Amino acid sequence: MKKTYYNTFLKYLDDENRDASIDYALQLIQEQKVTLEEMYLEILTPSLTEFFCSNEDEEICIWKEHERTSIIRTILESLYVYVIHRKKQIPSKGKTVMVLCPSEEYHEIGAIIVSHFFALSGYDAKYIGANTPKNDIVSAVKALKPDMLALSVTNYYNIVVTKKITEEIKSKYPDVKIIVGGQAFSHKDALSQVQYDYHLSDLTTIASLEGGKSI
Ligand code: B12
Repeated sequence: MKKTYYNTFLKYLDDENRDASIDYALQLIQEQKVTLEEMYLEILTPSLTEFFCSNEDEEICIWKEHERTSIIRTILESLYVYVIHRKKQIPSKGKTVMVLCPSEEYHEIGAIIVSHFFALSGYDAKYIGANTPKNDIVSAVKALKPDMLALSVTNYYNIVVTKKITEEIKSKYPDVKIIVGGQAFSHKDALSQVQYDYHLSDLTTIASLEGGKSI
């Protein structure tokens, strides 16, 4: 059944029908046909990761990628209202997590989804943004004093800067737990280069971090 919803959604996206895509996704949530988690993981994520552009003109493909990402971003922002409703029904963990992408990392949809999962698990989740320079990350940790720092990395070449960020955070703020995730970590040499406490590939395990209950 969920596959049917996904296929319908994909058809609207393939047609670059912004209004119908957004309307359909929100309707699925409003009518409780899919949960927020299913929307993030079974509909929105594959609609981007499985994106294939058959057009030979590379410029057109990039333009299509931007258009699609923009639609997904609008849906994510709109879904936050439902995140707020869910947050009211669960106890707060009393912990703050900062979610961001390192400098030069512009792929941010995964990071936004991760911040929603943290919020749904009772964390005070602060999404800082894509392409965040190391010094700004260190200043933000100093100012916001988060319990956790979640780093989203897609491009493997951004592991170099991620290594520097994690080393500096761990040396200055050893109590801040570092969580890493994203497609860059599917590279076999990625994890061994960074300092981290948790590497998660399944977002539904966020709730059970540090002894919590699963969602
Ligand atoms: C959309 C997109 C873009 C957009 C991003 C816009 C934006 N605002 O985010 C734009 C057009 C900017 C872009 C640019 C580029 N892109 Co691009 N892009 C994509 C695309 C199609 C989708 C990415 C996406 O959003 N996926 C959906 C999200 C939800 O998935 P996700 O990030 O994997 O996140 C999930 C998990 O990984 C996990 N997760 C993610 N982060 C974290 C963090 C934590 C803590 C945890 C626990 C979990 C977690 O949670 C999510 C669960 O749903 C991918 C194709 C693909 N296979 O993904 C290519 C892709 C990632 N891009 C690629 C490339 C090469 C580029 C460019 C270099 C292209 C160029 N020549 O300019 C630039 C680089 C820009 C930069 N410096 O970052 C390659 C990367 C190859 C590689 N292995 O390094 C891919 C794989 C395309 C390909 N097949 O070649 N891109």
